[in-house]
Amino acid sequence: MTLIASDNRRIVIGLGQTGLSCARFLAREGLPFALMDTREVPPNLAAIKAEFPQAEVYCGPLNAEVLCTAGELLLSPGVAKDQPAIQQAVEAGVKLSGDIDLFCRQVSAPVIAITGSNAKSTVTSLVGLMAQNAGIDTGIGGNLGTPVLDMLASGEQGLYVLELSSFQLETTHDLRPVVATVLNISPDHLDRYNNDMRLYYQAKHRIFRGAQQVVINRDDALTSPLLPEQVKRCSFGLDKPDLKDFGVIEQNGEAWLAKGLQGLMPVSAMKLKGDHNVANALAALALGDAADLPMTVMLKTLQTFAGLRHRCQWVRELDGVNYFNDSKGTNVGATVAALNGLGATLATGQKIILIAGGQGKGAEFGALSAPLDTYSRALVLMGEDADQLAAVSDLDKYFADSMSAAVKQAQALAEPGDIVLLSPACASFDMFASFTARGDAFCDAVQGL
Ligand code: UMA
Ligand code: ADP
Repeated sequence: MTLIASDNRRIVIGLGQTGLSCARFLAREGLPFALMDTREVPPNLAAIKAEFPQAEVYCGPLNAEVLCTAGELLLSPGVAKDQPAIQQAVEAGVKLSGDIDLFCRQVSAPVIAITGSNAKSTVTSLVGLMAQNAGIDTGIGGNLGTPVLDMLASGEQGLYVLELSSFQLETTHDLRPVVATVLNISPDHLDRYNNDMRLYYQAKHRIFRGAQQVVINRDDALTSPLLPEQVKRCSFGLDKPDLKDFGVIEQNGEAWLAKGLQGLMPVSAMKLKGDHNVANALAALALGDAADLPMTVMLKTLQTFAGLRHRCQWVRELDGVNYFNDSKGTNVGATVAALNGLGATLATGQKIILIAGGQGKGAEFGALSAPLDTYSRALVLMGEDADQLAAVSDLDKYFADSMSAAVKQAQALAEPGDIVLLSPACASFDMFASFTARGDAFCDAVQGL
């Protein structure tokens, strides 16, 4: 085979949701491209070949010689960019981008860009809903689920609210958002970052490149960017805010969400519960305010937004025990927040039975031991890294080889007033197709008790 290098040729790497959205976009634009996937037989291969008959398709280990024939590689987030074949192409002058760059080159509407280790989906959905409730034609997508380029299939909208993962940010150069935030930083995905938190942090902070305004979490110094003074900043945090920042003040003996000295709404009027969600609401208000969304509409949205499925979602009460599905708790920080948030609602003597485990992604689980000691009665563990989790706590531990066995075990351990919480602190892929499949399995098992 003779391979001819061309600046016009793009190679889409990865045939998952992102790769397909790139291919569909390039096909719509009439631009030439080839497709590649590191798996010998990626899912839906036959259907993909049928949809893009004009594209060459390469499967199996990445081939540097083929990659070097392209002007630009469009890399999917699930494929690590430090693979030798990709690095060889980059060194040969091939541009490395992703779907977010393609999207940004195409749209002129403002983009609100949101990343963080946790709370991305909640805050992205909240800000998106605030904008829609304000009557703005708003696209909400990214890591949340709808690939950004799919949002362009029916024309450009008035505003985009994007959830961006560190993997997506690694290949993003041209974002230039109207406002950007890193909501919080705690260890996650360290298996992809050579166990080096600095690399993970650097990937997250790429979100600030070219941002007109930034929103910072006062309670997490790692969220503050190194940017020139003239870039407009606003912060959120659970303490009393400075003028123009967002925080919590006491008014008539009650906690209120506030902007500077001005009380906006009592915390108790929010539908979302728990301190971590107060922080999320303040972040959403700060982002929306920076994008000129009307305050009254934003506050009304906070009074009705009940949260997303699989995030500390109440499932059922049975025999005085409440069951919560926090399957999206895929890292230690999220599970700590769930234990502290739900633990604070318990009366003396009531406890949490935690169901956890899965793929730990190279994480240290030590930060779980304090909230477990305070709030938990026992641990039910499952999945690849169950033994590592078991080592962090002196509580009674039980091992389960399926979700239904785990739920039955937790039911047997729970006393009236207790909470059974699925918050795995791990990815799901060793036992389930996704965190949603894991959460659904939990809900089904709970409903079946
Ligand atoms: N894969 C290969 N070889 C390939 C391509 C993919 O082995 O050549 C594997 C990956 O290792 C991964 C899976 O296939 O296990 C999917 O990878 P992908 O890059 O094709 O993923 P997409 O289907 O495009 O979905 C991605 C995001 N997935 C990842 O980043 C792994 C989705 O976020 C996102 O919703 C979607 O794009 C649309 O933007 C999911 C996720 O788990 C929810 N994100 C991580 C997280 O939130 O923690 C970052
Ligand atoms: P992400 O998209 O970043 O994964 P989600 O909104 O889906 O964020 O929430 C993921 C997990 O993080 C859930 O388990 C949720 O309970 C927890 N969580 C939500 N907000 C926070 C926060 N501010 N700090 C820590 N954990 C949080």
